[in-house]
Amino acid sequence: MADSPLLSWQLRGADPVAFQVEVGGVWSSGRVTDPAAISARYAGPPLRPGTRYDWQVTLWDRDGTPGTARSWFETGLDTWSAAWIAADPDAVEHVDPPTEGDLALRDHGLLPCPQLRRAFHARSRVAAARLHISAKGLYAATVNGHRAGDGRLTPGWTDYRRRIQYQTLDVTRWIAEGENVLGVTLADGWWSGYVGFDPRRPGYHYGRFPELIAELHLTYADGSAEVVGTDDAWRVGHGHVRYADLLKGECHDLRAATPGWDRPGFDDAGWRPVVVTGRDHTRLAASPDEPVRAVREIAPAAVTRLGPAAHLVDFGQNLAGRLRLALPELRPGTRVVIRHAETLDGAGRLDTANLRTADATDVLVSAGPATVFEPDFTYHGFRYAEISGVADLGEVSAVVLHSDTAWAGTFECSDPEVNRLQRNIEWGQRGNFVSVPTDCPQRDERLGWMADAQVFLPAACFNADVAAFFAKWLRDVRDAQTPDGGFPNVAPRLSGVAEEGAPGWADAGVLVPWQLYRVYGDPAFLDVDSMAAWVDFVHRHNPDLIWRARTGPHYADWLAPGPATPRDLLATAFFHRSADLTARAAGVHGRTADEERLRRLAGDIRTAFIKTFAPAPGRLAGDTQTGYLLALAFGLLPPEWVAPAARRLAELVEEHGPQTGFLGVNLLCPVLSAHGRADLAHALLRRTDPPSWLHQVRNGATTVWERWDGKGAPSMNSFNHYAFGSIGAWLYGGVAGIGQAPGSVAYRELVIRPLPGDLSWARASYESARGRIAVSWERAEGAFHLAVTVPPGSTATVHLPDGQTHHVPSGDHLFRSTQET
Ligand code: RAM
Repeated sequence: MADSPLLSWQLRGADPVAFQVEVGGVWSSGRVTDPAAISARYAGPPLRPGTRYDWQVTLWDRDGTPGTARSWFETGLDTWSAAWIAADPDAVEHVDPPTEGDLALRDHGLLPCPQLRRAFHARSRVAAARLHISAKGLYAATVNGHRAGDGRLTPGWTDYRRRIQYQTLDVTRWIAEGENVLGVTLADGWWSGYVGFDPRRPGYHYGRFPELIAELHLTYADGSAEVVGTDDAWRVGHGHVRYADLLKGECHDLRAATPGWDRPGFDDAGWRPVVVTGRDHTRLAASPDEPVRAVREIAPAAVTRLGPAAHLVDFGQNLAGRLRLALPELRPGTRVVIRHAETLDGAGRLDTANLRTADATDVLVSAGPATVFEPDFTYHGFRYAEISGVADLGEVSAVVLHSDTAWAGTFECSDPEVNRLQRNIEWGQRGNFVSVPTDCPQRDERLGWMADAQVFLPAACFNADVAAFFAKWLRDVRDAQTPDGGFPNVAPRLSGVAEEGAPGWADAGVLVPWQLYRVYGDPAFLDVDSMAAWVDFVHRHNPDLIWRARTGPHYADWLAPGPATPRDLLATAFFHRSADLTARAAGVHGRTADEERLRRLAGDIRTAFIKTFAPAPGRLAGDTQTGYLLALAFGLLPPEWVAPAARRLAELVEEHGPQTGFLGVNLLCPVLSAHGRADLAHALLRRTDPPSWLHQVRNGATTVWERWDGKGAPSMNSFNHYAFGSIGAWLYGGVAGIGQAPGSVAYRELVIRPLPGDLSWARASYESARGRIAVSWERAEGAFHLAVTVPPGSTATVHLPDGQTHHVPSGDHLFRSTQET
């Protein structure tokens, strides 16, 4: 993405014909006639660092009536002066987290979390104070004891060897004239803690102990300025956070607390000086996405006493986050232990087998007085928690954490079980969008698996505004790309973990940008060089155009319950898809030569695909659902073979139910309904026998499972994996019928084609980049009634189930057909 800010707006009211953007007296776009515009990239003189800019957009409608909206943005730092600092790791004693069972992977102690403090003097009234801050590890910062910012697990996860995000926090209101204290607690996080299923290696994943960098920029009321940065004047001590780890959990020993350490007046004479670890600022980058926040709190659905000092809490919802516990006065030294799990065993106790080496155990050691405990640097995936060590539980809640993407969609229909499925999909999105799109939030994995992200993205885009979240992740993906063009399977890249990309996983480096471009309309998502480098990488190693070499760990159609789709067929279908989409991306950027070259390549791959895998018209090698789905969805077949292939797909689905794994599941209902079998797509949606979505719902699922039937070896049986939740895109796009024409981006040319199946009503709304889209339909008195809201600047082609077609402008429209189908 270009670094200059994209200034965007959503539309309400009349269709615009022209816009003008003005940025704080430094730039005006001039009046631009463009009825399609919903954004403008800043193109003025270089912006000053650390500066707030007010900006406004004026839009004119056909009658020349203007409307203006105002907003502002603030720029980050361009040059840093502060040093990286840390507690001297050799002077710190390691602590062992509580462990059970196999200790093989758990033989590294964890470090107590360092508390770093710096007292400083504000010589007069401060008009503005900005804290620019980052960590190798995680940080929680306070100013005079007040928490700075509402981000959690900051600065977020990136490949720290390439890029380290920093945040800019407005802390003006916490600064006093005179003495002030900046306090920062650091934790290992993704930097030096346990990450994924790879045991922490000698060098750990990125570093051995956490480090801090911060600059507090003070602007005094008299206009003068001062910077308080991290340097060797900081002091470090240790307090009650004995360790904190994303997978193992967090331990607070309140007997070791250092009250007042982050406020003026604390005597830090017994604390040590920090060590300066470096001055490299080259990897620091302003974070482009919403931070992880504590988004809501959930009360228990049930609390059961397990013994004199043990309780089982059921939150009624599988989620990602942690507990908040109000504890009564306890005997000093009492250990309160919280363990988490997604499910219970036959005896009604926590079943933690599927967490693998993630202990997911938080510990509080009481100092005596009543207190509120909430860990700060860990999160767990759980529905149930067992709390032991306290006889009388005070208030308990689950704090839900996720990247705070604005919610954008709603979907509801006449089948309550389908509505539960939609809610499960939403919860899967919440629990797995935590700084990066993860596969699952509970076990020792939580990695940015690329196929999972790619298949779920269309559903995610309907549920929430994920533009910034994925713009950030695409940087992770590009950071993970090898110099010769290879994408990995997980981003951020982790040394030693699934490094060489598999078909459908690595291809997310092309599929994700294309999908984001279509939904949000910003060509900057399309980094053609990066996309083309990937296509050329596969091509270079597979000159005969059948992708057999360099397929990484080739996960094939992961977790497909049915017969295996031939691996080369599946791989070659993705090779074609990546070439085809990269050609289109080149076209968007006007790179005609690349477009032509890649289009030719895509055509040649298609020819090779047909020759190799299509032995007879409408038949594919392996004769599997996923094979037909990929070929149909990616346009791999000659036109006259499409109908027979779609028929064969339908036969297989009718005969066996769904047999796809991760790489076909997102295509099942969309492809069936695109080829005249909406009835069958509905039958799949409503099916309750395993494998099916509603089988999960009937069995009490509150998130989507990793496996269709939820039955697998505990080592790989997550109950919060969103890949199969990709059906969510078809709820909005199929059942409610919100779509766009093939060449349209950002829903400029809507295609509304509801597919009622045998539901009696459905409604969906979606805050698109352009404005609000809504569809609501019902069957009543023998007729089909449809209400559609088309956002300003858009038009819609509306297809009624009886075959009527209407072209309508923006605004609210009602349609009725007497025939139901
Ligand atoms: C599993 C992950 C993920 C999948 C890979 C192939 O371990 O959970 O969902 O993409 O393997």
